[in-house]
Amino acid sequence: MAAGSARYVRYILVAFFILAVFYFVSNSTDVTTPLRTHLPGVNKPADGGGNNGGGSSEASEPKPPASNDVKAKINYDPAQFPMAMTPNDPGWNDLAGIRDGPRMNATFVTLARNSDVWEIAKSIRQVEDRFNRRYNYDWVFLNDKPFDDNFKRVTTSLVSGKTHYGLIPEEHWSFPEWIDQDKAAKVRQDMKEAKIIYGDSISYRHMCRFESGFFFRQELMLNYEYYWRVEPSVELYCDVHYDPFRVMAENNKKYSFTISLYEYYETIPTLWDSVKKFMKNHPEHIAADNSMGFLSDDGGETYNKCHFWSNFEIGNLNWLRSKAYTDFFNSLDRDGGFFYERWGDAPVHSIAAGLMLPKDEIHFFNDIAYYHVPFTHCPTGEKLRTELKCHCDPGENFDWAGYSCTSKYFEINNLEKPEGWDTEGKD
Ligand SMILES: Nc1nc2c(ncn2[C@@H]2O[C@H](COP(=O)(O)OP(=O)(O)OP(=O)(O)O)[C@@H](O)[C@H]2O)c(=O)[nH]1
Ligand SMILES: *[C@@H]1O[C@H](CO)[C@@H](O)[C@H](O)[C@H]1NC(C)=O
Ligand SMILES: [Mg+2]
Repeated sequence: MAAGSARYVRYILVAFFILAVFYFVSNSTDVTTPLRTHLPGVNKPADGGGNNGGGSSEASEPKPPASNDVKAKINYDPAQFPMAMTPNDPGWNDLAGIRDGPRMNATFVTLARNSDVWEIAKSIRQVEDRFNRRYNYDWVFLNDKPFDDNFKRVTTSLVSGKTHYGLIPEEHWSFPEWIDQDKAAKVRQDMKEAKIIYGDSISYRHMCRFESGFFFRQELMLNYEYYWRVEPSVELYCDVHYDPFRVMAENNKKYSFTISLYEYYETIPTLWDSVKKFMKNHPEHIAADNSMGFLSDDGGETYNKCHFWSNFEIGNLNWLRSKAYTDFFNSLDRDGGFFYERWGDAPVHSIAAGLMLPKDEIHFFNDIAYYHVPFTHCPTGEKLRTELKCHCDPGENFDWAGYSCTSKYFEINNLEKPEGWDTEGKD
């Protein structure tokens, strides 16, 4: 009995201590950074020019354009075209007909095979129903083989904007000459035996390398500044009331995500070594206020494997076409890990964004509910889900689960987790 009550006293003391620490930590972040549950500055007129791209106050030595020099061009006054961001804003429920107001220089983009036609048809239908029927953005389809008439007919019938079909040039979908074919073949055999998913696939590697370094340089993509990547068999579970491309442009966002998680280590054992080499050779490309804390738990010594899941992305193509990103991709490509390992485009894009963009140029689209097998992003908060007419099961939400990195993203950005994060969703 006495031992029992001593234990209770100890529990109470420990609990008090934890609460005190928590109070201290949450208060100190409150003071330094205003917590934001929604987009900062959406209603304030965006800077129309490209004048303050650099942002930081470094010495004015001429140097290659840094990633953040690529500033979105906005040639309208956002205040003239108010965009409802929350249910309290006028026009929120205006989901009928074609939206008036500006359109961004943007397109959807899909890499697919002819055999993916019915799976991409499903994805397109949801994107159109939930968003694009009111905006009519274009859609670019890319393939390493020519698209057949059936693929073109079905997809064109479903997309409300213009459709374009591109054939990927051979040099963007093949082994670079510096790759040792025997070494690459041996790796595929080993990975097959180790039962690593897609471990023995050549086409999967071409796909990952293409998405890492070439999709944004395809001739058709040069016509646009923003892209939204859509894969076959994905789902959009909630209405998208506002134009995410406008959110990107007006807030100078370069990269965005809905789901983040830890990468499968066997596919990227030397990726971080390659990244460190790049950082050493190109310190000029590393952003001062970067997201290293999202990628590494020891200040950059090792990679914690966190990445944004790139099968959903809304991003700025000019950033991917910048010298910073190109230098990054070329450096990694030379090291050969797309073939000697099985580097995915998700960690490649994520590490690039995390190191070369200022933190506040990466955006989490909580409002865009998304599924790609096997993970779901279903927005936290019942009120929000009702307002967005979501059809996802909140119990499936992956955001706050142990294998998600989204908590880490919230922490390094001093964001407050939405109410319900600890009661809804997956553990
Ligand atoms: N044209 C073409 N597209 C491909 C090829 N392999 C994959 N893709 C596309 O590249 C994207 C990613 O491929 P997925 O097979 O979905 O890879 P994943 O998302 O890692 O794995 P899943 O769980 O199978 O979806 C999808 O849009 C595919 O349609 C290919 O050999 N040729
Ligand atoms: C759209 O962006 C591309 C790439 O930056 C540019 O070349 C093109 O002129 C832009 N189009 C319009 C209509 O602004
Ligand atoms: Mg996929």
